[in-house]
Amino acid sequence: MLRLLWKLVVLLTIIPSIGIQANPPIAKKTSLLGQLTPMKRAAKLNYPEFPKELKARIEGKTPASHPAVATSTTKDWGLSHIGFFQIFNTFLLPVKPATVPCSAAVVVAVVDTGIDYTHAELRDSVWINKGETGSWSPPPGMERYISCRDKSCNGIDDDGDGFVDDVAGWDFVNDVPLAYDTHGHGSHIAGIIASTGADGIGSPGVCPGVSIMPLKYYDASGVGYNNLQNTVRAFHYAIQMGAQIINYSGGGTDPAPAERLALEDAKNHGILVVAAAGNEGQNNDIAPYFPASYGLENIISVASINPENQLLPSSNWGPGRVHIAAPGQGIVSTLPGGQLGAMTGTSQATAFVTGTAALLLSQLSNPKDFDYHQLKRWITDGAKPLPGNAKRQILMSGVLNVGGALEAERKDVQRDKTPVKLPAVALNPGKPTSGTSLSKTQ
Ligand SMILES: [Ca+2]
Ligand SMILES: [Ca+2]
Repeated sequence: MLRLLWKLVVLLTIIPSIGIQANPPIAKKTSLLGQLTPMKRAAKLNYPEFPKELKARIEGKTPASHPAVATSTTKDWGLSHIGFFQIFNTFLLPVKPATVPCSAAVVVAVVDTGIDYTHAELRDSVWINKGETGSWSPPPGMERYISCRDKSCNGIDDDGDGFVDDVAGWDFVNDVPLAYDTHGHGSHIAGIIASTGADGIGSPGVCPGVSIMPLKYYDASGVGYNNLQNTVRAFHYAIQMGAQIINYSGGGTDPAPAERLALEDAKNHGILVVAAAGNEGQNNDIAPYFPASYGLENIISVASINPENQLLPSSNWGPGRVHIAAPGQGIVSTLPGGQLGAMTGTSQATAFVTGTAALLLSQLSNPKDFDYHQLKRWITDGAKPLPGNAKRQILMSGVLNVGGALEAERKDVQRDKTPVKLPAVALNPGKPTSGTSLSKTQ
């Protein structure tokens, strides 16, 4: 009885107004998991119009043109660490020989801060919702007042999915179609997955040419509860619109039933969810981190390592709930405003796993015939040992290895195509950066 009274006193202290809850019952603080290293940040940007190249794709005038992947120059150590360059000439079955190894038919939802869809290294990988493309004419008599002549800008939900003009994703923070990234995190994640690195300054992503669905949930100035609600809405959108992989480089220490239900729904749709293990330096088996720790079969949880294969001190771990490790220290990737820069955290490690999953799907003649079961198994079976893991049991498997995952896939899948060899590429594995930005003009 005394305990009950004490609880009541505590409750009244927290909630001054009896009967009125100050906050919703589940106020999960979601946070991003990639820490910006010192660098020149992009100036505050207003949401720009789509670039003309993307606009032409939206209007159905041109297909995406993918420049060749610049594998000869890279400033990043992550790709070489996961064996990316060894896959050329050995495993890879390029969808478009000598250009990009990944298929635009494979859709990866990046639930994050949006992306810079104007960035030269990202814009060709932006997912296009075909239901909101194509020519459109204003009603008779309205032509002179309405300049829009395309479904993407007519203010009508042409495909009836509940979102008006969602031609290239959705900004759930502001509830607008343009999911532009004014933060930097989402563009960095998208670049690790799919940057073309085409101009030789930046690094290619693991899977250039895959379709990135930008879904913006995170508002740095917003409260955690809103970020959580936006996360859940973004998950439902990704499921509804046919994403096969979801990258979630964020999270929090409190579970949320709505989030779990959304991810169960993703599981029922065969979607692989790649989630950051968290940057608390904790054992997730004891102190879980969500959504990585929900324990759903379709979630693969990712820790971060440095070039010496050591887990970063900030990285969470746990043999029960953390599956694999990937590079996460000083990773160079794309930033808004045509820039490049380095970030550190399990966010970045997560994106390497997502890119690998997209690459695996791209190698299949019928990607839609495969789901998270196979993807997760190929990725974990293909992992390389993490030194010390056998003794200390810090992860379920080991370190991400693209070749290992492709080999595991090849053992499973009888291909109906003859592998095509890419031209030889000059390998120049990068070194970890000091975290300085690499600005470039475009
Ligand atoms: Ca729509
Ligand atoms: Ca429309």
